[in-house]
Amino acid sequence: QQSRAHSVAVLGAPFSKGQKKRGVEHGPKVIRDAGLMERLSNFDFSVHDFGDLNFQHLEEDEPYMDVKFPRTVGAANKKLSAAVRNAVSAGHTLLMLGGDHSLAVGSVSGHAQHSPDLCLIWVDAHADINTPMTSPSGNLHGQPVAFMLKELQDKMPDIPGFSWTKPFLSSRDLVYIGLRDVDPGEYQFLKSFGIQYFTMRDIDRLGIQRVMEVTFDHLLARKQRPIHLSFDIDAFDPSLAPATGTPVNGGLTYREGIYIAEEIHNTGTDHYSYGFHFLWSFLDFLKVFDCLAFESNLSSSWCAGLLSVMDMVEVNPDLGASPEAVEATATLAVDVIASSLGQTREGAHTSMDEIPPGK
Ligand code: B3U
Ligand code: MN
Ligand code: MN
Repeated sequence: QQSRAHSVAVLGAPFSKGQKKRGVEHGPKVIRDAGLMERLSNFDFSVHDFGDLNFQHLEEDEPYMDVKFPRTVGAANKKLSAAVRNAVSAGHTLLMLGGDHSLAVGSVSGHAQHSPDLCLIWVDAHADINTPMTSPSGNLHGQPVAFMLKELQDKMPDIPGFSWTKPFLSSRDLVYIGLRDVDPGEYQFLKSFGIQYFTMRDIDRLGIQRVMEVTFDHLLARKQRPIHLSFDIDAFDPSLAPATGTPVNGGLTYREGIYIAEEIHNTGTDHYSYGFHFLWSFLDFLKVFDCLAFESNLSSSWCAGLLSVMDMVEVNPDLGASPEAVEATATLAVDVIASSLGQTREGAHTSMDEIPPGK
């Protein structure tokens, strides 16, 4: 066995108080049951299962304005944030299994504490950028991005449970893919901050290949930087991912979702030239060179790329119409994870020194 140059850590976050439907706290279990660890063991990196976090349910947690369970959600995210920061600081690429999407507050903020220059790719039917004032539901899983953006600082009230976090992300460091259910307040924010986003209509018009090209031009052309991928399974069409809390018709096809994941894995190698009109900084160039040298010297096709943390959220086994529907949704999540970490459709993602002889 050759030395493993990189490691992926898996962390479960069984949490559901960012919305009102029960079951999404079992997301980590069904994703694991769909064969996650076995799939990851096929790669040339080491895998560490950090298990599941333990979240407290607070008894006294009155709504703040319309916001449900603010202290419970705040405390869970504070805990997750520290765990993500530690894992990334220890050199792991982290896979966070949700749980509902309110967990992105902790996941992205913890990542940003170690990597302040990260960029965020948000794959979702929803923009999740409501503030307590614009939220139609009061559900915090529709609001995580609002906690992150510096531009929204003066639009966010002091929500109990969240005093530990401060906005850390600029709206230019965020790209949305897959949107098709955006609330009026959210649309205002997307437009007034000039956020780069691709709705399903944009994917229809441009094709997913062009969408990913523009995404990376926008985020990476000036500078190679760590990517945080926050993947809400409801980005997929409900025919593919039925077991989720707020399905919206007209979502990503299987191939579009896998292509997004593959392209994110391919970042940081010369498979991609992000707007080559930009001169890369010398350091960034060295980083990429390092990566290519690693590929050829170790005869391994695996390269870390720029993906640093990935969230896979909103898989809810209680909402599938049948066991088959739940399993299909969870298997889809595993497929996206595997592709984000280097599984390719052309095969050869593990090294083989020699072709086995015929006789
Ligand atoms: N935008 C709506 C609905 C929603 C957001 N995220 C999900 N659903 N999964 C809201 O409640 O903020
Ligand atoms: Mn979401
Ligand atoms: Mn969603």
